[in-house]
Amino acid sequence: MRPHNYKVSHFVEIDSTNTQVAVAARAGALDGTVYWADFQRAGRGRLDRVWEAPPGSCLMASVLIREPKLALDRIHAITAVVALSIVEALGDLGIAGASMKWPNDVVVGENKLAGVLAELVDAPPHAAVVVGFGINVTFGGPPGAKATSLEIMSGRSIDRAVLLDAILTRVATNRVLLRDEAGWVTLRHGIEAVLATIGQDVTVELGDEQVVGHAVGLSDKGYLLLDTEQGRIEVVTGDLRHLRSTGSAESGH
Ligand code: BT5
Repeated sequence: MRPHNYKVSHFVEIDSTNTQVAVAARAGALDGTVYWADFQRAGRGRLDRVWEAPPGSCLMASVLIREPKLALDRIHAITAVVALSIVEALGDLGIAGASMKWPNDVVVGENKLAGVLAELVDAPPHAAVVVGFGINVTFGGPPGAKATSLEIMSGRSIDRAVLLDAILTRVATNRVLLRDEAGWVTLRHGIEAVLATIGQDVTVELGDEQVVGHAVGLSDKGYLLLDTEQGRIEVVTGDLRHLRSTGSAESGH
């Protein structure tokens, strides 16, 4: 059962659930406001990329998170909280095999099942985070993308509303872990346990720069630790590709 403090609205069509929850946040919407849509005219990924899916084929939702007391250097982890919650919710529904790809994907093997987009919004009285996710239910992804769907991976047809409830339930529990040190340690270990990136050779695009390294885990702050030729570094953000041991690229973003 979904925790009661969510206020969920469904749209047949919208420009972007992230955009509209941000508008609502600026107008004073409460923590736990959730919009989900059958179709987005202007679905967004990170860095001005597009998130696309035909009507009804993908669970596309955004949640407003108001955590005014959260340390600034922990806000970034809301992305991972939601990605972890998606993996766990799928497990709750009996769907195994999904894992996380740092920083914001849920994958099956090397194929993208879901993406998460968290955005900081100036939403008085405090800053708030709008965190959106798209999970392919029957859509196998746009042409050229290395992607998959729940139908392809599990052979099952999943009800999007049931999946949304399962994710919101997990988010409600996991976000609380961000608030204190003991919870944060538990959360980091939970993320590491489903993070397929760990143990892989990867390249990370940091603006114009490309860093190659071996992913060994998460830092105290929840950033990715890479062993590189220059030593161990902490990667705060960037596009990441998993590499085969042969060195050929296995997946894009
Ligand atoms: C993401 O960005 O993966 C974040 C996606 C967040 C989408 C949700 S839907 C609800 C909410 N409202 C929004 O407007 N957005 C959020 P990024 O890591 O930048 O990946 C984007 C890339 O994923 C694109 O450039 C495509 O290559 C690929 N892509 C687009 N649609 C896809 C799909 N349905 N399945 C798999 N890959 C897709």
